[in-house]
Amino acid sequence: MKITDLRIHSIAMADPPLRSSYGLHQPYALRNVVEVESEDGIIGIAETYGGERPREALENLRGKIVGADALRILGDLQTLTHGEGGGIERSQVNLVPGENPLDTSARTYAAIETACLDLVGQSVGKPVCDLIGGRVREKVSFSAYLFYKHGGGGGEGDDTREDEYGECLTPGAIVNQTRQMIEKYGFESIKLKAGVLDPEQEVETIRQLRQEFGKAYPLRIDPNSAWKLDTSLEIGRTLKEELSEGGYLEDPCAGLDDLCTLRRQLLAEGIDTPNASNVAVTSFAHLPENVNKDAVQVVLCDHHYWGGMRQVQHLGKICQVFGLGLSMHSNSHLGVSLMAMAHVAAATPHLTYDCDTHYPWQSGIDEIVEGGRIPITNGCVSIPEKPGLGITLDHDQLSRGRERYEKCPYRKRDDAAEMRKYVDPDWQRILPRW
Ligand code: GKR
Ligand code: MG
Repeated sequence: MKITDLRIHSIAMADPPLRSSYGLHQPYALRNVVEVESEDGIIGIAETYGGERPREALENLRGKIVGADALRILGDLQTLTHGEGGGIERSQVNLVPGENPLDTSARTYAAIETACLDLVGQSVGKPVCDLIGGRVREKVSFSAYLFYKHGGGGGEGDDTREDEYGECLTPGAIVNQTRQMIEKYGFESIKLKAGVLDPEQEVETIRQLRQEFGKAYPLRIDPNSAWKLDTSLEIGRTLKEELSEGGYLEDPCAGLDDLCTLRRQLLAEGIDTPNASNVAVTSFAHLPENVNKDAVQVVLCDHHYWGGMRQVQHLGKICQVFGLGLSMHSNSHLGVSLMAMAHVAAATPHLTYDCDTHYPWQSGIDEIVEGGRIPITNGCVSIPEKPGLGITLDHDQLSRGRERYEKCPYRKRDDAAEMRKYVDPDWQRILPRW
């Protein structure tokens, strides 16, 4: 399983104008796709953060990867999983996910690990989830991930995508978006990306969702730290019923201290809605303080920046020991990432919530997996009985993605710039805003 070649493909895919407290999604999202080829011609693949910096970080390891054994290299590069250090100050509150310089090596390792595990899985004829310890579930469940959005389906000029959901900037429009998404994919839980409209409107959106879909659909709300502690408290009280039974408050306010105060105060009032986070707890270094403070009760894992699949499994075990829940974070991605997410989720016993995925927001026109879009049925992705990740790259589609990338005028995600361009020329990301 000697690696003889490493190929990195920088691609762009259409992305609709989705809103969050980071700003507005640009018409194209960027990804890097990694291929590692072995001396016997087997190719392992991975998908990771896009643009130049992630590509450079991968390029910098070329000398170590090419010529190495696909399994031994994962041990040799192990220290990368720690990231660049930085301990507790590694919070991602002020950074677009995937851009914290202190996580560069953990993110780079994750991409190499996924590609190598895919290669090894194919070499021994076993699916990745079985290779990393064995699946505990055959299907991985995901939640409907709702966004306030402007009109448009992503892409530009004669490369625009169909706008399946239309403009969604009111509670009623989000209810319609949810209905469409549930009809199409069968999701059984719902996450609202908030931090966009006034909190009263976002509260009203959650209320209407509960009214429409009932208790059977657990609800989560994620304003990406846009609320003050007092606002978070108020919303925790107001949405006591709606966020109960399988729901959570995801990053309502920033930082372990405020999340800890929020939790204590809500508990004192008899409200047991957990705090979840993908920005206050983003590395193992955050866990001791988090456990001491009981600030975040549900950690959102993501193999792309937690240092890979096996680190996510370790995280799962730690969460189990300390009584924390585990959910999964997502960023805009294609089918290679979706399958990697599904494999790690299948082999992580203590995964206690449906995972997030942006996948419904991407179009088949941009998919780089042979055979097109990965099916999500009854809210679940099934693990295929195929070796490795169970997918291969469609090289024509990959070339189209590369062409789109070449035409794309930017090389990193900048939701704030997009917001200034199309919505408000003076827009700044203010945290907390409300
Ligand atoms: O796609 O705008 C977005 C999301 O806000 C994303 O960037 C976040 O990383 O999905 C993420 C989250 O749960 O915070
Ligand atoms: Mg989040």
